[in-house]
Amino acid sequence: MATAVGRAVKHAVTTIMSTAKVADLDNETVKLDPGSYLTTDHGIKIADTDNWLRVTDGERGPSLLEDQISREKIHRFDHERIPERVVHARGTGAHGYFKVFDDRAKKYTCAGVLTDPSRITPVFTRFSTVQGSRGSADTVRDVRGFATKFYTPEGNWDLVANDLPVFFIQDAVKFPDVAHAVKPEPHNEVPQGQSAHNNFWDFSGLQPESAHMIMWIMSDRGIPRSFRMIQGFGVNTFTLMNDKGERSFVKFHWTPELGVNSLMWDEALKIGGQDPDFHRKDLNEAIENGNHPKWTFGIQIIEEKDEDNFDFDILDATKVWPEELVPLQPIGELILNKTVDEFFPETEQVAFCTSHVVPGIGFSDDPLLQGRNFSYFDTQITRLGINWEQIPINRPVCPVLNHHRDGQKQHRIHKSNVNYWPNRKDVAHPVPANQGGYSDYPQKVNGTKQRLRGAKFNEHFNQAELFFNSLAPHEKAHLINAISFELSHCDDPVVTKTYVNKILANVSLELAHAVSQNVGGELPANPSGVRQTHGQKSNPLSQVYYAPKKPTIASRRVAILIADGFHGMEVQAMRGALTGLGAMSFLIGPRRGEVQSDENVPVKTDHHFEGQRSTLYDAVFVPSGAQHAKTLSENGRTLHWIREAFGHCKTIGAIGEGAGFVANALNLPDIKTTTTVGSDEVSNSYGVITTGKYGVMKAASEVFAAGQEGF
Ligand code: HDD
Repeated sequence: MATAVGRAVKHAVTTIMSTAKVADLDNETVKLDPGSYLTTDHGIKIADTDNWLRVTDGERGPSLLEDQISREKIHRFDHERIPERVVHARGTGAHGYFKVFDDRAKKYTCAGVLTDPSRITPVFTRFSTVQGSRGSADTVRDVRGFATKFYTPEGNWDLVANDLPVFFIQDAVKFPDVAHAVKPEPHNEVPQGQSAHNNFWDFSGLQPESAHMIMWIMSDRGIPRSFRMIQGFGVNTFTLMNDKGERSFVKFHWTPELGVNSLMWDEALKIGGQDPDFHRKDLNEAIENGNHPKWTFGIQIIEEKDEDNFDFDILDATKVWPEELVPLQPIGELILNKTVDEFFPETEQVAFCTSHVVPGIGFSDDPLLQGRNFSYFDTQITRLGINWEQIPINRPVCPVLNHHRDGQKQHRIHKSNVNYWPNRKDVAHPVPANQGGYSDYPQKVNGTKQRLRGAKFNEHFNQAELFFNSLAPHEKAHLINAISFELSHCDDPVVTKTYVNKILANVSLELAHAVSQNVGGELPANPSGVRQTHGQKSNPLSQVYYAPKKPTIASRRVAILIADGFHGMEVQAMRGALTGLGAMSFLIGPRRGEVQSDENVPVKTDHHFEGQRSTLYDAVFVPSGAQHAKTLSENGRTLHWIREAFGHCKTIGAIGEGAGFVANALNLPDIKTTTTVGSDEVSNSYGVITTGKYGVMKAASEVFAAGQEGF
């Protein structure tokens, strides 16, 4: 009988027939069906879970320590928490599957998961933030973790990625420092879920290698709209080996089908308070509504003979491999199609290791990866104990045979009286590489023991400048405002001075000047003395990291504002059009309950104006109806709804008197409302539909469809 996890893994596999062998995760099933009875953990049926056993005269008296049933209940509660992840504590996971399009990657790797198109590989993916604790808000400005466990017949492969393509540091030994610097400060445990504080910017100003990463995280990429709309990057340089033993360097990429979409900073701040679980709910809502998020999996390959052909070191995790130099090759796709059955056993206990690769995938001397390969397994022992890979969510779907024994919570019973190799019984013997055993690439190494990095590791600003120059004007403005927001929270003046002087001035004098206007931090005395910007022009081809915005309305959330007297047929038609486009619509009214249409047909609203705000929706639609529009115009909350949605660049659809209400709320004189039936004028310069009655339901949904650029 499989546990929920087993069912999830099997669900992902049986989603489409698969040749991948999925062993049964034989484990007790916890069936809490209605009417099921209650027991203790040692199986005794419980008669009363509401009263502690005590000696009483019928009124009162002392509770008895002997009450093993009540004691167990308290014991279990007292010991429910395990250490949260030291970073990436806040996360949300889902099950799914991975498949390759064909065997095109065969020339680089012998890994079946990357070359066998007949396979459907079950996966578990966990998205996360980095800085905040397990209970912190989703929409903070932060990196998003994007970790995927592939349950392959050759063992588990963990691709522990982020949504940004580079990292703060080059050498893993600096990780405790950067983590300490960004986490809440030691003297007051402040701030939660934010990098806007002295320590982070002090460290970053003194650690120039972080410049490129800071550009990314302070751009709109730092505040994603949804986990479903982020890219994923392995960041580090791994290696692939083909069946001829030839090795190449590789970077891994996830590109979202929905394109990359961000929140506005004002939105992110508000949603953090209005709905701290916004991304978590968004992922679960989409999957449960059949909008299964999909990513294309791509690889960038550098052959060994070309590894020195670049002005940066290809093992430097603070650098990208621009696509115009190293093309991105799509080879497969990931679909997430099942939410977890229970959060703790699956999402909280899932554990990843960058060192967990399958034959055909290997490591490079990337100093960050080398240290990661030590850290992950080490940290799992603290969180979950040495036998953490026996927890169902972490268990491989292939046989595990070795001489590891004992340790806390050992589940495996080895029916063998030998627990060593070599042994006289030839049990659990090593497997030669040509029979599937993991083969280590015979890399030649020479040199002397010393603590240093190569010369190319010392350049820190070219790609940061390239990134800044590649931004659209509004994206540059957002970046300047973001850094200004952060530094304005640093109350030690040396922090701002150093960061503007030493870092921003070396990335871009335009950027340094703009930030110093906002928060001080004087520019270098002689700007000409600053590193001559290498004129890193904005390079469209290095946009591989700006996933093409493939706008779509599918899975988007559309609010429909209504009050008594709204035009019922319009709302019905609009909801049908939106559903047909894969979007979700929600009725928001003056009360959560019945609202009467113009034909006195009552509809039940999903929320009331106070309960949910425009920030939780991608677009707003306001139908016609004189009385309904009057009510909305007289309500400060609904007037603010429209202004806030407009300020967040959202598509606003409106018809008839509804358009009048919108025009009045936005005080935009040039919105004309025509009333002639059939004649419609769609001025979607603001994404607002001003139009006559009836004849434009189609136009309305078309504008929504077209208005998707507005998202
Ligand atoms: Fe890390 C967790 C991603 C650098 C050490 N890391 C963690 C998670 C993600 C990443 C997505 C959460 C996994 C989960 O959902 O359970 N980390 C990255 C990326 C990095 C990176 C993309 C840069 C390329 N990490 C990094 C370094 C070190 C670590 C340099 C240490 C030397 N990371 C850890 C860790 C964590 C972790 C402390 C904490 C929780 C865990 O491992 O399971 O071992």
